[in-house]
Amino acid sequence: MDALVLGRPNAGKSLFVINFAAYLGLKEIRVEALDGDGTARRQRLAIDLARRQLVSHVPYKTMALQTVHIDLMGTKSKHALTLTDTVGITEEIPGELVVRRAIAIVLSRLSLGPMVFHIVDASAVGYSSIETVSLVDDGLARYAGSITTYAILATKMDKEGAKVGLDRLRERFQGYPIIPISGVTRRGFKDVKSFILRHWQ
Ligand SMILES: Nc1nc2c(ncn2[C@@H]2O[C@H](COP(=O)(O)OP(=O)(O)OP(=O)(O)O)[C@@H](O)[C@H]2O)c(=O)[nH]1
Ligand SMILES: [Mg+2]
Repeated sequence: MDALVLGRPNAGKSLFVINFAAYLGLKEIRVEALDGDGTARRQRLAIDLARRQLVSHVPYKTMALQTVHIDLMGTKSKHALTLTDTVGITEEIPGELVVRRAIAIVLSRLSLGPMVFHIVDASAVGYSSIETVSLVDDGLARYAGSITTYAILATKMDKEGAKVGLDRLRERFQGYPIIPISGVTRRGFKDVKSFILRHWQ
């Protein structure tokens, strides 16, 4: 089954994909990348190297559709899961053509995946009383949440302020599944695995 991993730039999408693959037992990941101009690339990366190469605090690190293949062990059998990491989506129209193309590709795929994981940085939600959930996160939840199997992964729960952010997300996105996780400590990964197996198609 295919799961699309979406969210704002810097939300924690790539770290989640890599560390979730590691949590499920992978020592290295096979990454199939499809750039905005249609160029396809394949590489095999050890988990440590993948973290170093694919994760960054600088936004728009991921510019391609990056698919990682994982064998997921259920109680009785093995399931072939693909997690597709994506470019971050913002309210603004980015200046660089390559980013706009990458975003267009992601938006065009929204209705295809049987499963969507919407990654939200809980530590950045409502950090002050003025800020609220971003328009992009609102839009993604409304659209993806209505057409596909969908869960919000409220990540960076290891960071200060994340608990308040999680409460705000739960208030705003009532009725949607919300799983608190941390890409660093792997908190919540067991719940993500259960969610996937429960909704396996
Ligand atoms: N403390 C903490 N930091 C995290 C967590 N997840 C990601 N980060 C950090 O947040 C930054 C962005 O992480 P990425 O996984 O690259 O985020 P992304 O959503 O893939 O970003 P783009 O590819 O730019 O859209 C990096 O510095 C990560 O180390 C988390 O759960 N906890
Ligand atoms: Mg990324």
